[in-house]
Amino acid sequence: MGIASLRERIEQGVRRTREAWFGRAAGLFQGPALSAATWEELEETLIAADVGVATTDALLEQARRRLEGRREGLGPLAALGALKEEMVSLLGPGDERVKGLLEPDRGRPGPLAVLVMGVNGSGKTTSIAKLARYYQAQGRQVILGAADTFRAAGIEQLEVWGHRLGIPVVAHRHGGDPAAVAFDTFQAGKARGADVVIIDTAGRLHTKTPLMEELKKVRRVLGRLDPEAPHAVLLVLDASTGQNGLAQARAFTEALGCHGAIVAKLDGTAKGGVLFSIRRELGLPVLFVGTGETAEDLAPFDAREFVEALFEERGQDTAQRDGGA
Ligand SMILES: Nc1nc2c(ncn2[C@@H]2O[C@H](COP(=O)(O)OP(=O)(O)O)[C@@H](O)[C@H]2O)c(=O)[nH]1
Ligand SMILES: [Mg+2]
Repeated sequence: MGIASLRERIEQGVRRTREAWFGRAAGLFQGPALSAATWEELEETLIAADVGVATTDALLEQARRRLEGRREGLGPLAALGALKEEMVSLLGPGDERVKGLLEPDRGRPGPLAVLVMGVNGSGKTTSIAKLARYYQAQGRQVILGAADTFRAAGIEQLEVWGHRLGIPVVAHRHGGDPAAVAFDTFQAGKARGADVVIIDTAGRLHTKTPLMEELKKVRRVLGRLDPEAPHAVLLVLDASTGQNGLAQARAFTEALGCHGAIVAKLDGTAKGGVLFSIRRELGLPVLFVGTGETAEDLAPFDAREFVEALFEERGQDTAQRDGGA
């Protein structure tokens, strides 16, 4: 994927959030000086964009501290620059290691096993199709596992995607054991020399069957086939649930320990500020963002592209990257 199309996709993903909030925040930096009232307005705007109260305070506090040591003082442009730098450094670091977990060439035999979790409707199955497409575009052989056996429609939906993309799907009956599906998927991947297996899971909460126990069993079973599997555990979050989605997400991170997040439906919401909380409060690096409903609508996450696109609409022609603005 070229840089222009990555930029376009992120652009498409953040449009609503920018139009509703961050574009307005950028406007606050256009006056001659930044008053206390302006900082307050900025704070309110970030909170309204679902950045979260604690995360907003931390970002503004650190941006101010960053400015204190500078001779050019508190001019609005320096302040905007400082805020952007804080945002990039909040979102950016630590994700290289996690991105490495998604790399199929590990110098070991057997497929890379990616386990995908998240509440119902968050966008798991769609994101799995996109991820499969992403690997397929790199010439990788992928197999999908339909371990969301709780809903018959869940299995069918993955099969439809598999059919569309020409990617095999391992599935059992509706109501079958998800761990058995994961087992068979990994075995099929091994037998057919696949590079990656991606396993879909159930996301019902508040039912009698304990979901977290079921997911732990899926993990254990994969671990028996390869002590390092699942190599990557990804949590799918629906961006449009904003701050409200964080509590549910925490149930997964606490019970299962996830490596990173895919933030789906960024295109459909003005709550894109939630990415900062996902990083700071859930401790999850964002690896991909979903920017639409087709298999192509997935952008590998880039902190700087994201932050720049939040504040300002940029055409794809501004091809040179802003070197540490
Ligand atoms: N606009 C938009 N819709 C999405 C995105 N990801 C998923 N969806 C839609 O969200 C709905 C739920 O997705 P699904 O993958 O079935 O969620 P699951 O229950 O977690 O497997 C579907 O209608 C998808 O088309 C996205 O990035 N953008
Ligand atoms: Mg699903």
